Amino acid sequence: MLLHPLTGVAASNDWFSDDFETGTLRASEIPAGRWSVVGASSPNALSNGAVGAHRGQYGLTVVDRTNASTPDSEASVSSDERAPLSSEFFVRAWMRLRDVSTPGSLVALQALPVQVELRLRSQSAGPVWELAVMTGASRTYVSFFGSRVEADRWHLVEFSASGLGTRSGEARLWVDGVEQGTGVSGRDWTDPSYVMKRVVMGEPWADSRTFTGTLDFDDVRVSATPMASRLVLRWPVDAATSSGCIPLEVSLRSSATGAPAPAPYETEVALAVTAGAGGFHSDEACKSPVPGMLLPTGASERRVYFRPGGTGGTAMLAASHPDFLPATLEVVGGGAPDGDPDEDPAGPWTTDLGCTSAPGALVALPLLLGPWLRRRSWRPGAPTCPVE
Ligand SMILES: [Ca+2]
Ligand SMILES: [Ca+2]
Repeated sequence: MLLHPLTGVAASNDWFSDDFETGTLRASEIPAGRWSVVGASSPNALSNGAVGAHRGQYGLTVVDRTNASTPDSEASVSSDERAPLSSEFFVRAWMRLRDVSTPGSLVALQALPVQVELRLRSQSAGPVWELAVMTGASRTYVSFFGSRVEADRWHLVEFSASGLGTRSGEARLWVDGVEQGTGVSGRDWTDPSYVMKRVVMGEPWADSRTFTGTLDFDDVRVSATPMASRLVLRWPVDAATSSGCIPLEVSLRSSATGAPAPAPYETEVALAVTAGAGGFHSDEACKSPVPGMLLPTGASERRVYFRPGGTGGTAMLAASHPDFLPATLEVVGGGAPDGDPDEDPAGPWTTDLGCTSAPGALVALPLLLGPWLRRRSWRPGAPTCPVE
């Protein structure tokens, strides 16, 4: 049996997305970029290039070189106005802060005209994440803080706004899958300006303009529904209790709800055994080894099978993809199925039923996959997935 999706396949419904792989920024360039306004005031600079890539070849890099308190020191890209999202919206991007020579607060990502803003707020102990929103017809700012922004590493930053057009506006922030601060709620968003039409990214605004340093961005997406944030590996609830071939569910889930969320594009998930022994298979008899699995665009879950190896004990399984937070799952067993799994069912192999995804941990890609592949015969025609 081949890999089979557990949910229906639908087209990606992102309202806006850019992985920067066109190598361009402006919609007028060839190939067309995704942004209608690209602006940087010299000596600040903004570019699509390899240095800003988190996934793929290219990402957006913003370099702020001036700490002068002069106006127009910004550098940002802005999307065209689109059909407004008027009930709720979700925004996400991978971001990295580096080469800071002068600390300072800045706005890094804006949803307009509602004006929900992700900021890096300078504090004595270093910058922290901040989400700011407007409230009421007078449009006054309210904000809350998150964790410290660690320099020189990528963070998956996500925020949402719901209750647009109502008096119960709510905004939430997640960093590396972990919800930050208290959020804001009960905001008066009845004014017609509280809708999402445009996204701006880079350094569109800074109060003091003292900040000098570099910001990288990649895989920015905006959607009307919760987006995929993390991979989850778990034992399907309807699966048999023990077998030499253990069914596992690989899914993409959102930070906002924990519910399955659609793959925004065809997603090659790498699977690895990071401790212990065993291998992944595409079929429930564990006859067709695979190094990973493919989630088609719009799919959120697929089943894969794990056959424990070695002399029993514990195996640590990992699922990874550079655009999503990784997942791990511990499988604890008492026996080793060395023969045909059909004839030699293993002992009481179990899983912990949940996932132990390490928030933000950018796990090293499969270290043990190579040795495992050398021990197993490769079956032509089996679903494959290149290890990135
Ligand atoms: Ca990219
Ligand atoms: Ca500056």
